[in-house]
Amino acid sequence: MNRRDTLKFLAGATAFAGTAGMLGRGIAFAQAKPFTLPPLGYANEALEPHIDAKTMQIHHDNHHAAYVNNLNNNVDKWPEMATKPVDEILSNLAAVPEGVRGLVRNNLGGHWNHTFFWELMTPGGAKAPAGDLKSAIDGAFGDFDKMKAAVKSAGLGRFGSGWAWLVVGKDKKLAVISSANQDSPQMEGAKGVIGVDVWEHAYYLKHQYKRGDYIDTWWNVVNWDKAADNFKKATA
Ligand code: MN3
Repeated sequence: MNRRDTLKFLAGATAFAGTAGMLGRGIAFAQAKPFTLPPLGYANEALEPHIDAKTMQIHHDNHHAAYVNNLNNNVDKWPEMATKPVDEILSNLAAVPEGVRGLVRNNLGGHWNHTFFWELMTPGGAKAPAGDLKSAIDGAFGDFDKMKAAVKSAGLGRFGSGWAWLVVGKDKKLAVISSANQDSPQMEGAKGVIGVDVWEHAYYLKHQYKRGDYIDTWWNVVNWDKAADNFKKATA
């Protein structure tokens, strides 16, 4: 997520902090909903036939919404979850109070991951990386196909629910990792360039148990402009 996106992400939180100041914390926290579900930015059916409309609808309107609702319903337990920068929270979970750490990890992680994921997909985008990102992928993996194979392997190797990521690691090099549940790259000290949701809810209606088929077809909907932007920010 670039800085502008992060600001958008936090716009609700800023408004919320102002309200809290005016009305008094207790009242404001009982009523405010600082976290908002971002729109997809394209129609549910826009990624057909690769990702079906029903999956997109349920994934966004129900699964992602649940993480947002869980945050809003629990923000009074630790109001900083709505006011501190998301990347700062996710990259240092040890600083989150123990009583809400699991909640923040799962739901703020889920909110960040899905926001990143919707933006990383687009109908009719380029079919392959270009420019600096292409050069970096070729340098790190050999070529685009080998990088795709590494992501597929990470996604298939993730037992249960989680994500496969192309990240810029602490060493500033590209790497493929996977994370469990809703863990984000920031929790590993890395920055996400590409991330594919490999929870069953992301593919089961169309692909059933064939997670590998879903990952193969997912490459058709990647927004390479967004991936290039993520890479640029991650290496800045
Ligand atoms: Mn998901």
